[in-house]
Amino acid sequence: MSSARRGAAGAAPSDADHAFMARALALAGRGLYSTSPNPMVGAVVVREGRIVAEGWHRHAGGAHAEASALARWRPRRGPATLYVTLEPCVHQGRTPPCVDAILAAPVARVVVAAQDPDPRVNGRGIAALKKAGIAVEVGVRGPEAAFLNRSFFHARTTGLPYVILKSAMTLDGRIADRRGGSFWITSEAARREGKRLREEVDAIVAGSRTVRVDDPFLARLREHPPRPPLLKVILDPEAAVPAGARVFGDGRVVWVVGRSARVRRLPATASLLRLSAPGGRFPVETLLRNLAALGVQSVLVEGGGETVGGFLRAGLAQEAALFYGMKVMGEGVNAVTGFSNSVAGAIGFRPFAVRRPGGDLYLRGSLCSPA
Ligand code: AOF
Ligand code: ZN
Repeated sequence: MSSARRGAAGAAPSDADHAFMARALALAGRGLYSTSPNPMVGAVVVREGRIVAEGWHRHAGGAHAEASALARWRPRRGPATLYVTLEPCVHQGRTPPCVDAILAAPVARVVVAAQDPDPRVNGRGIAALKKAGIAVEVGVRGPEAAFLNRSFFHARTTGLPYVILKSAMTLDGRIADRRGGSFWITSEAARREGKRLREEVDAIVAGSRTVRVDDPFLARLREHPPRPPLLKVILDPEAAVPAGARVFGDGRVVWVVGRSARVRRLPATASLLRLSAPGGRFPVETLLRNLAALGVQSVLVEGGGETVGGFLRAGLAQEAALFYGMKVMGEGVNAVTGFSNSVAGAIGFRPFAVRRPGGDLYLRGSLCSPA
């Protein structure tokens, strides 16, 4: 086996490698709504230029993608190439190490899109394969793989959840009129698209004022039932949200209140998190650390303007989902409040998706330094 393995070493990535990795990435993407807190991973086994088996990771704790692809393969003749979107693991976790499964199969070459930032793996999987004489290629479609798992990569490398800000506003950046009315700013289709974002994340964060004025349920669409339950996080320094608010109606709520706020009745769905709120605001990093400790790896911040402004001010948001209704309102409530920047110092935005749900404009992109 090892001489056959060595024979395949040294081949540079080809167009075919890129094409097979594209297929592995498409398989990985099927786990978008179900793998958290684990990564989305896809794998294909290729022999003589043809795919002979495929696998993808379905849910945390379930079979890993590469193990699942290899288990489906009935090898008649070797050797094969394995394409996997994330470095194979070497640790005994909830499932056995994938490196062992690879070494037990007639696999001569492994093509990996991205190294695994998980401290239990982090290069050790690649090293173990090389040591066993397998040809290993790393980085084929690497940026795409890192983008697909951006919340996993961010959480594993920073220890903080990945933060997406969401706002629905008029073309002039108003989320409500002066009386607080906001319902008709964007279309039904855009609102549905906004709710769909909740299925991608572990937790939603909303500020006290938004919860009191809009009285939202903050529920998922339930289009993807296998996903771990959503945590609803309410930032409420004064504990001013009434216990009868709809947000407490179901699911799990983390009610974040000030250290000395008076809570009269704790709803059955809620657990209390007491944090200091100097100047009436919770420090964003402290909040995120507390959420990370609850296993939260990704967060959708649904406003309002003060809450969104707080995350931007702290520099702790990575992505934004912006919905624009095709109207101009003039004076009203701003989508972002609580800080101001010079044009040169303004936060940059790099869109990676532009759509028109129900005739509105939907931009989704990464927050970055100004161009
Ligand atoms: C996955 N699916 O396809 C691959 C993973 O929770 P465990 O014990 O299954 O281990 C999860 C870790 O395994 C994960 O953080 C990542 O580092 C590695 N690879 N995980 O869930 C997969 N290939
Ligand atoms: Zn594994």
